[in-house]
Formats: sequence, C-alpha cells, structure tokens
Amino acid sequence: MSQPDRLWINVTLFDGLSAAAEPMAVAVKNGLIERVCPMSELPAAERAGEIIDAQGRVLTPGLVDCHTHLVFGGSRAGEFEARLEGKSYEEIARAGGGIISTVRATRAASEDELYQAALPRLEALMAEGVTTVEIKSGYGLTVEDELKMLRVARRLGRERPVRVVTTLLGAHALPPEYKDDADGYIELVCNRMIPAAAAEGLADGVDVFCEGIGFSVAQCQRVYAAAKAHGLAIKGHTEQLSNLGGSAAAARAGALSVDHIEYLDEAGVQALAEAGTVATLLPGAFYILRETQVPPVELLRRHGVPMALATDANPGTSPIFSLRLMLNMACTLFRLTPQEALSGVTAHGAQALGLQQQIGRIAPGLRADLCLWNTSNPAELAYSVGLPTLNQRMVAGEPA
Ligand code: DI6
Ligand code: FE
Repeated sequence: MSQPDRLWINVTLFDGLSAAAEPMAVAVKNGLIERVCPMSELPAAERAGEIIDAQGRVLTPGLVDCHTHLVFGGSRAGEFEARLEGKSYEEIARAGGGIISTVRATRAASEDELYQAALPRLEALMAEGVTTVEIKSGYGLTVEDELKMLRVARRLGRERPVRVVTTLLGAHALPPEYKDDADGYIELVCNRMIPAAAAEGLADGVDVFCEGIGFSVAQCQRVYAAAKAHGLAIKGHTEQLSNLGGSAAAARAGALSVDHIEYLDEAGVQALAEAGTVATLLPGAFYILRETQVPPVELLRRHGVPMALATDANPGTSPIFSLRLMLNMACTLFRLTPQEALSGVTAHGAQALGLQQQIGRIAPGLRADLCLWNTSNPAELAYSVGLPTLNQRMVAGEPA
C-alpha cells in the first residue's frame, strides 16, 4: 500500500454507525480515507506521512447538519416574546407573523446582506464540527427571491470549507400575493421555480411544508412530481403539528427524508421502511414550540428506519445554531441513545442528503471529513453541553 498523507494513531473510533472496541488507526490520502484498522494491524511501512497521535481521543466523521434554514432576513425575537405572553405559533402565523414576517425581511434584503447575516450562523455550526450543511430557501416565495436565497447558500459553500447542499423550499408558506389561490402558487412552484432553480444548478433538492398551515398532501405531491421531472431530490416537512399522511406520500414519491414527524403513525413508519426514507428528528423545534408529542422513536427502531438529527436552524421555531446541543436534546427529549444521536449527525444525516457513498462514515473510499474531540468517550458528545471541545476539524483530509 502506498504512503498515506496523514495517519491518525491511537484513535477511539466512532465510524458513523458504531464505536470500535480497540484503539484504531485511520490513514488519509488525496482527501479520501484510505485505511481504517486496529492499531495492532497497522503495518510498520504505513507509519509515514504526517502522523497524529490522538492519544485515545474520539475521532468521528465530520458532522452533517441535514436540515437548516440558515439564510434569512430579520429576526423573530419579538415573536418569541409574544409566545411567552401566550400566543401560539399557529395563531401568530395566521395573523401574518411567523414565516411571512421573515419573508418580508428576506425579500427586502440584498443578496450580500443575506450572505453577511448567514455567515456567523454557518460559522457557529462549523466551530462545532459541522463539515456538511443543508440549506433551504423558503423565505422568498417568488421565483427571484427563492433563487436569491439559493445563490447565497451556494456562495457560503464556495467561501467556507464546508459542503453546502441546497434545497428549494418554495412550498414553505403561501405568500400574501396568492392569499386565496394556493393551487395557483403551487403551479408557480412547479412550473417556474423548480425549472429555474434546476436550470441554474442552484438546487440539489426540493422540500415542502405539508401541514394545515402549509400545503396539502395533494399539493405536495404535485411539487414532488415536478422535482422528479427535473432530477431533483425530494424531502418533506411532514407530520410536525398534525397527521396528514404527508410522510407516507413523500416516501412513496421516493423522498430521501421526511423531517419532524412527531405525529407519524405506524402505517407512516412502515411506508418509510419500505421506501428506504430517512426519518429526520428536529428536537430544536420541538423544544422551542414546547411540543409534547414526541416522534415515534420506538416504532422507527422496530421497523429499522434510520434516524437523522438536525438543527432545523431557522428564525421562528429553532433559532439554535448548535448541532451539539441537538445531540443532547435528542437523548433527553426523544430518548435516543448517544450512539443513535451520533449516527443521526453522521451516517444517517449523510443518508438524508443522499450522500452516504461520500460522507458520514469513516470507511475506505469516503471523503476524509473528520472531527477529533477532546474526550475518549463518544457518549460525552451527547451527554455534555459545551464540552468536550473540538480538537481538530478536517475537510477532505486537510485541517479546516
Ligand atoms: N417547519 C419549521 O419548523 C420551519 N419551517 C417549517 O416548515 C419553521 C419556519 C419558521 O417559522 O420561520
Ligand atoms: Fe425546517
């Protein structure tokens, strides 16, 4: 075997799915993971290149935040205060606040203003080990404003050492111009937004908000069909506040993931299992909205549905720019094990983006996006908030 560029020795390995039982070595070459083996099997010949002695520290895949709304204008701190005075999220939305207030601020902002506002949010995630982040549009709700948001997301990925996956969320909320014409707006999404985003290479996938305050299952199915026709991946915000059957419909349409899913029932879970769709859990929104209905974690386990975990970072329901905090919340609020939570932000987060052949695990042939942590126990990453700290963040085999 040829010499690696970098070799980590004496690593406590969490490979994205499980923790190794003995000290491990990980070799990287040309930006890819070349070899993963127990220290006892490491050939002497391979001890070349730059050698990093991890001294028992935990090495994980670079973290994947597979569901964010990082690009937006304005702030919703006032709405946070209104909710503390007793108003519900749905009440605020129906009164023209909520998502639509962010739409007004996002439309008013220039591309550069949106970029400057999003940068510290992205950097906060990166500082905690995120190496891949999905970013949705959905606060423009016109063809031009949705494309503007996606351009900002692409620019973030060009200017910082992080992989950005973009998702067109045109069907996020009904813009005031289409107040009594939801079907007309869906037509705009299908016939104008999706083709334009696809033609300019600005979107990797398409998402919808399938909910009483969002769009119906039938409307979402039209969006999925248009996305498929343009070769774009499908995702859905489904069963967050009620059970409409949106998750099963998304799964049947071939969705990579369905997200939130607090109200998902067993038939829905079965549909995910049959389609190979990932269930993305978003404890930040559950926490901020003080929801009480927890996602059906035990059913997901029983049916073997992979669970991803993400911040849902957004100005309304999850103004939380910490994927590490989600690890803890997934365990405390949803009763995931620390290992399940870690898989949610690595292997299963990657799968929720359709990138499982490239990232999310520490295995030969995958991209060397890696995090070295100042602890020797992977469970500490979910157990504790604030510590342990990140020792080293690597993107494609280089410190970043
Ligand atoms: N569900 C969410 O949690 C976010 N979007 C959605 O469809 C909330 C977006 C917001 O309140 O601004
Ligand atoms: Fe969301």
